Amino acid sequence: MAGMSEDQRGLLYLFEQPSRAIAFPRAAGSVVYDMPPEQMPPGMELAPRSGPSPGRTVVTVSPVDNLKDELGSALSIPKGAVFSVFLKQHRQAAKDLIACFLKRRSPAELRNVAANVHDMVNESLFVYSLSFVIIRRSDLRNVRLPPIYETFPSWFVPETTIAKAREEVSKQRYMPKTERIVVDHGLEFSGTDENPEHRVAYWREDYGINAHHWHWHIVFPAEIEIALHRDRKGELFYYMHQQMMARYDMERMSVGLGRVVKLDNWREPIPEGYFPKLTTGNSSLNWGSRPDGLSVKNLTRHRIRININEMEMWRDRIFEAIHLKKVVQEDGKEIQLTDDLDPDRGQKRGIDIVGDMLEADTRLSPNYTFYGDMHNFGHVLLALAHDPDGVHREEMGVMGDSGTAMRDPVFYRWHRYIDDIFQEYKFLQKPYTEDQLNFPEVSVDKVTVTAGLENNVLYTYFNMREIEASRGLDFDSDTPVIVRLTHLDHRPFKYHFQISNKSRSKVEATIRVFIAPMLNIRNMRMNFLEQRTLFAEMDKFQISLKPGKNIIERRDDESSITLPREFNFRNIERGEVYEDGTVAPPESDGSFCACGWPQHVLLPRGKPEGMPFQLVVMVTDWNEDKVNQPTPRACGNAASFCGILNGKYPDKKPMGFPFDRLPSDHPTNGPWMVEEYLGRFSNVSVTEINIKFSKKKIAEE
Ligand code: CUO
Repeated sequence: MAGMSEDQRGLLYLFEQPSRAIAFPRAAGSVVYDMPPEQMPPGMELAPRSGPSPGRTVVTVSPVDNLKDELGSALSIPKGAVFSVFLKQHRQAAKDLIACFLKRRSPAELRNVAANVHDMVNESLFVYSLSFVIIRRSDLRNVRLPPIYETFPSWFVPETTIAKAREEVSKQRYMPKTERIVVDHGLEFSGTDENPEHRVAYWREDYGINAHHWHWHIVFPAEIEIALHRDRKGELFYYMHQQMMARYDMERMSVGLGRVVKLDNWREPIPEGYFPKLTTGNSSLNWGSRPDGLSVKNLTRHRIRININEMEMWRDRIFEAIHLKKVVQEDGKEIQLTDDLDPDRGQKRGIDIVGDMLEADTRLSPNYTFYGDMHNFGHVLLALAHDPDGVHREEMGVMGDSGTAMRDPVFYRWHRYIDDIFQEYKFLQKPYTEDQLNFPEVSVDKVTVTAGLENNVLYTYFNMREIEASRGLDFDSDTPVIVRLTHLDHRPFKYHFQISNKSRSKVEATIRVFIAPMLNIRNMRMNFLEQRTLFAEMDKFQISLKPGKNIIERRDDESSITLPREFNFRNIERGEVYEDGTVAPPESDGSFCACGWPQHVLLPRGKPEGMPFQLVVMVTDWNEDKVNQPTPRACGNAASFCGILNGKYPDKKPMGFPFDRLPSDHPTNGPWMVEEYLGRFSNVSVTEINIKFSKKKIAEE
């Protein structure tokens, strides 16, 4: 624990076992929040006060006057219940709690108030709000957040595995103690293979994918004032979710499933149900389940009323705005919807406005009353389809929380629907001109990817990793309880780019790398129209090209979308160290860097016999892409998905360029293939690669 700063230590243990009263010791008894006697839980008032003792850290907590008044609606969500960022009332609760935390003048004051609040509010609301504040406050730049899967393991690990762990813990009472207890959660996911959707359960229920989604919604929350100025927030909502959909479709195609079909008729039964088998925390409340063939209904719960008619009205208005290319603001003024604007000059592109209108945020939406709250309400309708009027007192299903929603197949049906609205907008944008696509000074002569064996073959397999479940759940034991999870992974690989700069001087360039499968589910070659929305960003970076030939190498873990390393509780305790043992740079942007697509699912699974993909590499003029960025950022991981902390999105072009728009007409009216449409330019190369999946790890060479 020696490596931790006082701020880090004092804040870290507020995330440990969130359901357990703060007066109980943390970190196997080595850290104690010394609470004022009047704040001790009933029955603990007379417990011996935790004075200093060797090896024990005491965090003294003093009372805060009028705290209840400050908390406002933060007190309205019951403990143990699902806290949902998709519900307006819950967003208000988070807003109130965040305001209370942000008001504190120093990290020590924040720590003190947070310890006071810990037992008063919903656990998940507490973790969400405190995480948001730690990411945001510049005086906490070096404080790391523990991963959400260790704070709330019960959102990630099924009840049966946790029960198995409890059994192991109780056995140890009668047997010699081991240093740690390890239980496996292998490839058994929430269903069986008789349900075809279960073939991709390993991906939907991946700990990293769900943690990423939780983290992303904290970095880009709706409704919180301080986050309102995140650059191109609406557009990034579109792009990040569109890219996750592309990746999910690639995964489905890898296991022989068709692409996701949107949920566009809200009065028809939803074919796939979902039974999460998870609890919301130590309280053993279960996340709600949805049987196959259930339809959503109007919600008439005590504080949640959502009407499908109203949703349909909002939908029609949004389509009308897209087709008329203008939105009507609250004050009656109209604003144009077009992407032909420059956000670097403070102009808001249409896609950004459509994102704000759809997500939606009462402050950012151009007209919240008129265009409504479509995306968020959809999450809630689906999360409560099993008990719409609350008569069964059932909890929300996993669609209600950003940390669990991606487990449910209906998440993808809903987001395909949302993405199709964005695509409807994009269809109306002019195709990119040859000038916009070309960069004649540069030619991409050759691209190869290598993973140590053959060229242009990449390898995926199932790997394992451990999470320390006893950090989040109370097992009534000091022995660490570890759950070993199985997840998709890939052999590390490298890109080798051979690029010529045909001019006489140095050229600053942006290199964009995307992949998409070549064949559709019927094993036919896809043309550009069929393939376009499957292109997933793999990397994007800036480079100087000297005149003549340039050889550039780039590792997969340098990707512009991924978080290459994760912190866990234990690493943070040991000082600024990543899980793989490397030391984190002291000046990095702290927890903000924890946003990013998990490195282990950078590649789609592919097939045992190999699955052909096309790797598109496009070089553009960096001078046309660069933005005026006043403050350089120390941590550049995952900027394409997570933006830049307190800065502008680091690429002026529309997100997803050049795949975000339809192509120009084909000269002879035939369908464009990607190698024809983009490959005709010297600055683009299209390379066929193969991804091979094997259940076992392939030996490193
Ligand atoms: Cu991320 Cu619907 O926005 O889940």
